[in-house]
Amino acid sequence: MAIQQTFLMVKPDGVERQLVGDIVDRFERRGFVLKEAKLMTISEDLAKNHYAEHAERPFFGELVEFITSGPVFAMVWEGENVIALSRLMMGATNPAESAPGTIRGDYATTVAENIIHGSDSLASAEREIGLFFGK
Ligand code: 3AN
Repeated sequence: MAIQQTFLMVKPDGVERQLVGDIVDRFERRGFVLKEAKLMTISEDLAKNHYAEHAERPFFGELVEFITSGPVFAMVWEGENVIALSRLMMGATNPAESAPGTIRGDYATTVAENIIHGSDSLASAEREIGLFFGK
């Protein structure tokens, strides 16, 4: 398995609840390397672009409103199989199904405010790193 990079982002609910340190710590302890990070507020344009695949979903407006509602902590992480392993560490999208011990399983109760985003494929990792870090 090759070394990969992925895009992870602590969402506004996670930043507000002061979970950035805990989340960074989990990925560092797993053995991944933090390559880029910034606290930023997402513009409506960037939010719509980032979530373009959900544009037709009924919750799209709510999703854009939430992700732009306060600062996020955007990150690039590197390591072996980091795309799939970070998704496992995040837990299922719906916190009702995410296992205890995962980030969502430990901290989230609703699908709309589920603490963290992570790229789900090599293609989305490349796209999202480009969108947020311009490369
Ligand atoms: P993931 O973030 O686990 O990749 P996606 O890509 O299916 O999940 O969904 C993107 C984001 O859209 C989720 N993190 C969640 O915040 C939001 N979302 C997904 N489904 C719903 C829903 N039914 N109602 C509200 N928000 C949703």
